[in-house]
Amino acid sequence: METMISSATKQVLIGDGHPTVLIGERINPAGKKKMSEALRAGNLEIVCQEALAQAQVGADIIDVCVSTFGVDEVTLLPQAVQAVMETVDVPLCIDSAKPEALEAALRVYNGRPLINSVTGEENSLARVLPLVKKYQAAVIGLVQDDEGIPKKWERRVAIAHKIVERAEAVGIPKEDVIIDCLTFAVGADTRSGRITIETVHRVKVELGINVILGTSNISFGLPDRNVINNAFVAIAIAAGVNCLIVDAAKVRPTVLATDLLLARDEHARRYVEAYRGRQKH
Ligand code: THG
Repeated sequence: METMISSATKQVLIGDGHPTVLIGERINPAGKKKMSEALRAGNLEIVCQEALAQAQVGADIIDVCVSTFGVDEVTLLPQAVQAVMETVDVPLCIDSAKPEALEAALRVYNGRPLINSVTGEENSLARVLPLVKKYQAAVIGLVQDDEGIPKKWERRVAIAHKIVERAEAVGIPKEDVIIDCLTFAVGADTRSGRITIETVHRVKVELGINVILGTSNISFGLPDRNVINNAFVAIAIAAGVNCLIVDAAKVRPTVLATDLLLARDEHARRYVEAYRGRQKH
């Protein structure tokens, strides 16, 4: 089970036989006042700086999200995707809840992108899956539906099945669907980490497809967030997560160590290479 994502010049393979793939999350105006203001002004300089910084610290793919109050995503998302493509050579993850914005960005993208995202909601399935098919992309499927985000892992797994069935019905193979099991703050519900991890485990057993998590939410509202995020990343990888949406600079050392410990780093090559890189500075 292998998902291939590409830029014009680089290919990234996602799957159990490969090291954990890091998607840099920093091009996202959520909680970032300066980036939001720049985006409202149509200024993409910060976006390009963040793209370069993330590629330099080892992000394998870069997520591009420009969704914030006062921004027309249909106009700005393709511009941001174009600007990031001119700045870095890694593949991109095109992130919007608006199908029109996704399509505008897909039209300019050079390569095979990851689309973030489709959900189990009827409206989302009906509008996003045809775009995935038309542009031969891969897609992240969020385990939420018209009734919201289930608390129980059984319901989340059922939504994962539904997304895969509906994708296959329009001719998208299941290796091109990556299921996001969704992460919520343990500060609000101490069982939420367990529910997410159980969902990962069940999706891997029942569907055998690739799984992704954005892990930063796990620590929301608690002190020393980085410790919690890194611990959760290690647990998630051990449970079978193939791909993470994260701040690559903050979690890459833990990801490399975890991949090494789980035999996903032949001859410790990646770990040692990253260590050498750090020593130089
Ligand atoms: N799954 C999928 N997509 C996702 C998520 C996911 N996209 C959005 C999010 N989760 C991942 N991206 C972010 C982006 C920013 C932050 C967290 C996750 C974040 N921002 C700081 C804040 O809000 O405090 C801003 C501070 C800063 O660094 O400047 O934490 O789960 N498929």
